[in-house]
Amino acid sequence: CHGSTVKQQRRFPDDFVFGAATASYQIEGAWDEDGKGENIWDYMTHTNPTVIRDSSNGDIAADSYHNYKRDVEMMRELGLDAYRFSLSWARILPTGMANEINPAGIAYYNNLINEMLKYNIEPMITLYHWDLPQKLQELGGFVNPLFTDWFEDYARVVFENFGDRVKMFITFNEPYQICYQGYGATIKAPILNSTAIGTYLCAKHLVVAHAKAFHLYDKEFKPTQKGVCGITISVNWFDAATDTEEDRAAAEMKRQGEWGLYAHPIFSSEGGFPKEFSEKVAAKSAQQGYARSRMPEFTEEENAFVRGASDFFGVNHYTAKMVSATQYKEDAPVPSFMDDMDVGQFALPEWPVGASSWLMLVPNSIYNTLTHLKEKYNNPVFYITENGWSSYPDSSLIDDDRITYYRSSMESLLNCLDDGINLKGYMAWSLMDNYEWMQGYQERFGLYHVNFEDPARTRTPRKSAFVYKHIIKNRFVDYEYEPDTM
Ligand code: GBH
Repeated sequence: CHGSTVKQQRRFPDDFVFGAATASYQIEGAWDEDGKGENIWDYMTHTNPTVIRDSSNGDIAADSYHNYKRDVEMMRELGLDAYRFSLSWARILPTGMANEINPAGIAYYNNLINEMLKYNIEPMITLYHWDLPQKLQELGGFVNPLFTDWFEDYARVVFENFGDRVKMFITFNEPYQICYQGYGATIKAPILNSTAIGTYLCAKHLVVAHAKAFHLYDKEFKPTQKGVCGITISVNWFDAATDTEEDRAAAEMKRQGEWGLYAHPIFSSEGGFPKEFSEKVAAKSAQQGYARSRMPEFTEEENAFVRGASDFFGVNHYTAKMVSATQYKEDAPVPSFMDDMDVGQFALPEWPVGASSWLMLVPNSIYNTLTHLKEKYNNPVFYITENGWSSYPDSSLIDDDRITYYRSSMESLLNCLDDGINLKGYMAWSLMDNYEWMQGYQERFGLYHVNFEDPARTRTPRKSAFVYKHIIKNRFVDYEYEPDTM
C-alpha cells in the first residue's frame, strides 16, 4: 500500500519555487574588509559583547564573503529553484548615504548573483535584514523621519546595480523584530528600549520607506526590469485560548500589535494602522498625560501612498501561541508596547520545542496563518520567505526532529495550495548554520552544518538536506525516503 496513500499523491506544481534563505550579518563575516562600513550589529557586539549569549559576534560568521562559490555549490546540491539572501547596506554604502558607493561591495554581490545564474538559481534579494549602517543609527536610524529618504536612495543603488539580473526584491525583513525588538526593547540591535514611543515611530517610518522603495521600483525600474518588489513580515499564528469574546479580542489585539501594525497600512483596503489598536494606544496616551497619541498617524496622502504598495506578501512563519485576555500576563511597565497590547500568551504542552525556547512545532500553522491573511487582505500573492527548526550546536547530523518539522510544513503548504491560496514559493531557513543574533552560535538552523571552529568554515549536509532535496526533485513528500549517503 506504500505509494497509494492520499498524502503521497499530493504534489507541488512544477512552478512552485523551493528555496533556502540567509541574511548578510548572519553569514558573511568580513566585517571590515574591502571598505565595508560598520553596522549596528558590529557596533553592539564590539562595544557590548555580553548582550550576546556566548559573547560572540558576526566578524567571521560562516565567512560567506570568501565562500560564496561553496554556498552556490550547496544550492546546486539541494536542487534549489531560488536563494534568498540579504545585502549588507554598509558593505555597499559604508556611511549609509548614497554619495559614496563601495565598488568591492557591488562586486561581491555581482559575483554571487552571477554564480547563481550560471546554474539557473533565482536570486531573491532582501535589502534590509537588520544590519543598519552605524552612521545612520547615530542620526536616529528608523526613528528619524528622514530614514525614508535614506532607504529610498539605497534602494535606487540596489535596483540600478542588480535589477538587470535580479527579479525579486524584498524591502524589509520582519518589521516587528526591527521596531519592537530593536527600538522598543533590548532583544535586537540597537537595543534602544524606547518601548512606548520608538516602536511606533519606527513602524510608521518603516512602512513609508518600504512604500518609497516600492514606488521607485514600480515607476522607474519595473517597466524595463520586469521584476517584483514586496515586503516580508513575521506572522506567527495566534489563536484565542478559549472561545470567549474577551480571549478572541485579545488574540486579535496580539495580531494587530505583532504584525498588523505593518501589514494593515500596506495590504488592507482602508490602510493606516489597525483601528482597534491605534484607538487603544490613543486612549491610553491621553490617560497617561501625553499631548497626543504615542502612535503617529498617517496623513490621507501617506495612507494612499502606502496602501497597495507591494507586489506580494512575504511571510516568515515559524510557530504559534495561544492568547489570553487574563492568563499568563507579564508585568509590563506603563507606558509600554506590551502594556498597550495587554494580553497573555502561552504554548500548549503537546507542541514539540526546538533548541530555541520560542520555537514550537504546531501542526498546520502555516495553513491557519495564510487562510487568515488571505481573508483579511483579499488574497494577495504569498511567499513563505522563512520557515525552519533549530537544534543544539552539538546535535547529530541525523536531524530527524528538523525533518519532522519540514514534513509537517510541507503538508501545511499543500493544504494551502488545495484551498486556492495564492502561494508561489517556500524558502527554508536556513541554507546553513549561522550567527543566530542574541543567541550567538548556540542555536543552529542549517540544512548544512557549519564548523565554526574550523578556519575554512567547512559545510556538511545534515540528513534534512537530503530529505529537502528529495522533496524539491520529486515534488511530493515521501515518508519512506531514507538517504543512502548518510
Ligand atoms: C527569523 O526571525 C529571522 O528573520 C532570522 O534572521 C533568524 O535567524 C530566524 O528567525 C531564527 O530565529 O523569544 O524574546 O528571545 C523569526 C522571528 C525573532 C523569533 C526573534 C524569535 C526571539 C525573541 N524571531 N525571536 S525572544
